[in-house]
Amino acid sequence: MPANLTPQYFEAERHYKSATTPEEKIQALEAMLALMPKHKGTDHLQADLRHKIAKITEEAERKLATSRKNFNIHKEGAGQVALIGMPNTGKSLLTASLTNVVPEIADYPFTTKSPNVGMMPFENIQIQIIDMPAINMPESRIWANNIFRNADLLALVVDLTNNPCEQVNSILSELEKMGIVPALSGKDAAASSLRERKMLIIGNMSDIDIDGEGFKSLAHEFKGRLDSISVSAADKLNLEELKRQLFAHIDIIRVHTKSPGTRVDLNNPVILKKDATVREAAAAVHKDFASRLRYSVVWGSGKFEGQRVGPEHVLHDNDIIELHVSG
Ligand SMILES: Nc1nc2c(ncn2[C@@H]2O[C@H](COP(=O)(O)OP(=O)(O)O)[C@@H](O)[C@H]2O)c(=O)[nH]1
Ligand SMILES: [Mg+2]
Repeated sequence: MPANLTPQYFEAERHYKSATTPEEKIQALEAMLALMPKHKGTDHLQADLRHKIAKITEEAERKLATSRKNFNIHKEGAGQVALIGMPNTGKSLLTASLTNVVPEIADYPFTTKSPNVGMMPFENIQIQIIDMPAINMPESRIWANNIFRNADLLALVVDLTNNPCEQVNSILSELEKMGIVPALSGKDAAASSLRERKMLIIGNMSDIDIDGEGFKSLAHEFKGRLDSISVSAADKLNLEELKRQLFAHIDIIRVHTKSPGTRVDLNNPVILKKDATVREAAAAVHKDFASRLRYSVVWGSGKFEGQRVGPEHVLHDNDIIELHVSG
């Protein structure tokens, strides 16, 4: 049987031949694979392309392991959220809707080859969003190990109209292969090499989730294990609530510090981990402050406003503290 390859296929093949980086080569090979008619006559060719992709990926990973190249994304803002999922679940459109970046969005799979990074404004802070390549593609592995282990939150983005529970389970099993399990999964991470990460399920495409059936099944299936939220990146539905949820799941608090006799600047909070104390807030302002701290006055989490508190006082989100330090 003739292969009946299209002009688009040969165009992709030209790209492959002129490609210089492993990423470009893989991208071109994947395009060839996608553009190839799928029938008996092309079985051989398909297998050949898959083999090439696997080989280039392996080589790239080996090189990477011995190179100094850093596949982390430098953290900026108050926290880092990685969007993870199968192809075409709307990760890139969601990133565009939440942040200032304009990632490539398309209705064919694997458009995102390397992470896109954007900053999401939330009230008086910014949260960094990383739009990851689809988790089931080879390039993803190059980035995944570093980013998934370092991000403050992994957001599992699924298409509510396409077996969302199965998608979540596939993502979880890919993550577990990388040694990452949800915090509170019940798996004993301390006793193994597994790393626990906070996770949140984002059910996207609520605009076409008829009667909310997809979301109902998702919320029911993962109740008590993982929180889920239903949104539409396309119609911008529930995105403000999503921002609040992302913030809440990062486990940070914003604390406004001031020195005596000055006005507080509410636009420039210190970011601390949840349950941080006054001492930690003082240390975050200046490295000497924790030891020089005499007492503090707190508005927000005190028994009354303007209460004097000691260094072990536990702070809450949006507290204001006045630090009295010795000269
Ligand atoms: N109806 C609908 N389509 C969406 C939504 N989000 C994304 N899409 C479409 O789904 C396709 C894949 O989106 P993309 O963001 O590239 O997915 P990614 O592969 O996960 O990054 C595009 O055609 C989008 O326009 C949504 O909330 N509703
Ligand atoms: Mg994408």
